[in-house]
Amino acid sequence: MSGEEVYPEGTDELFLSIKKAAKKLLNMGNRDVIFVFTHIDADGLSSGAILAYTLFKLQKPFVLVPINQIHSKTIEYIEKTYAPEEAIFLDLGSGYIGQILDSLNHLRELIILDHHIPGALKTEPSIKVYHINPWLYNIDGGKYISSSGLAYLLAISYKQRFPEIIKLSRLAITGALGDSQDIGVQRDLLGINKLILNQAIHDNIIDAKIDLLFFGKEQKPLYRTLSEFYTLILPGITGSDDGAKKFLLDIGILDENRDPDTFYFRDLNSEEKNLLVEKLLERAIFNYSDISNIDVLRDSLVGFVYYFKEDNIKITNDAREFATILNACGKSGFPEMGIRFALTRSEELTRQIVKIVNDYKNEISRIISKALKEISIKGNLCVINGQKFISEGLSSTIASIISRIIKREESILIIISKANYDMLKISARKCNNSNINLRDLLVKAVENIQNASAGGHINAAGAYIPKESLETFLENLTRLIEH
Ligand SMILES: [Mn+2]
Repeated sequence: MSGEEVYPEGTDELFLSIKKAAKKLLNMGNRDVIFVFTHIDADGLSSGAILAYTLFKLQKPFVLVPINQIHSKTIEYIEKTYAPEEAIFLDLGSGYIGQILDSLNHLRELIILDHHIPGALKTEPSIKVYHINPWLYNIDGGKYISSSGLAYLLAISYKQRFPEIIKLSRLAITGALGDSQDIGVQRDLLGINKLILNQAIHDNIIDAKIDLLFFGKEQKPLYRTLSEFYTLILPGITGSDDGAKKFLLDIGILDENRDPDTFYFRDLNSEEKNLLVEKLLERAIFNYSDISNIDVLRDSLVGFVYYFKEDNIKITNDAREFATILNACGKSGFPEMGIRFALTRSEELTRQIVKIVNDYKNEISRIISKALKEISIKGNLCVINGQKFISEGLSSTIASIISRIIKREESILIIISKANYDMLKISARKCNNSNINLRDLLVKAVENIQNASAGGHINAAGAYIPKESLETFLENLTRLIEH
């Protein structure tokens, strides 16, 4: 399957499985409340918001439970705490379907909407499972569709009854961007994501255009957009308002007589935008000359930007930035606020969200600077041992950001952080487009380690291992990569 086209092979079958689940959902929630378990990253919270909206419209009783990370302990906790009879899993569950069926003894109805690589079922399930996952139809769930996309496709099954439900497409796009599925030329979306995007553009809900990828550029003066841009560390600019002002003066974009606080990105003409990009690249390459190249760096500055077209948006109408807001809420321990923010607007909520996001961004940029100094390179393995300074909840975000700025052929980035139960969390990312399957790699690397588990996507995967097995794990990885 090529999948780069808008309608990959297998799409019809996937859509049919969604239709069946949509029909099932109409019969759920009559005897008991529906428990919706969702992941706390941007894709998970967008999926949760889409389902919450849909269930509310269908007048179904439901409880939404954000889940930090799924493994056998979490599933036991779910049974002990909720003993759900009717459950929907969003953005998690496919890899643990066997354990879910084994441990949730009260379950009568189960829908899983997930795009992680499914685990194998050892025995025939005793109930009918509505398992919606692109991989079941040979569609690459890491690239072409997110869980939010699946949730959106489920939701629009009811668009005849609720025409305004199509507006949820903005959350489908948010989820795909949150999961870094903007991997086409100039950060385009691909496959079914592109299908949803085209529909959203047609419905006048989203606008896509090539632009600078700065966050907050509509809301903040240009110098602050630069000083607070943490995707690339720009010497003399990142973290320094004065440095950013001086830079803009030096390259002749900012006039001495102009008040920097009234000078915004939108005040630049296209020539000035180009000049700004080239000068920023000159700055950035200092920091990244041995781990990156200019084209990779340029791709982190320029590409498709996706804008929500609603006019009452608070904070931002940039979908990629909206994803980082949801992610910040989830990873800072406020997933419910993220879901509320995805669906509603209020002055008070907006004020709280702005604070969460600012704290989160400061924390991330502090950790990134530290992590970049701690990279140890052994062959094709780039390892950052962050046990002392990266928390479990942030490790995948940090791994994604750093993998985008490291450019080493064939290399794999491994981030180690401390988790509960004396475990370590491992986040793995590719630093290039090699064919290696990271999920399979990690599954193999934990095979001979007791109480370890691994899962995820081809390009982004994770594992939990006991603390004392780190050395074995790294040896296994090295062996698997070199052969
Ligand atoms: Mn996801």
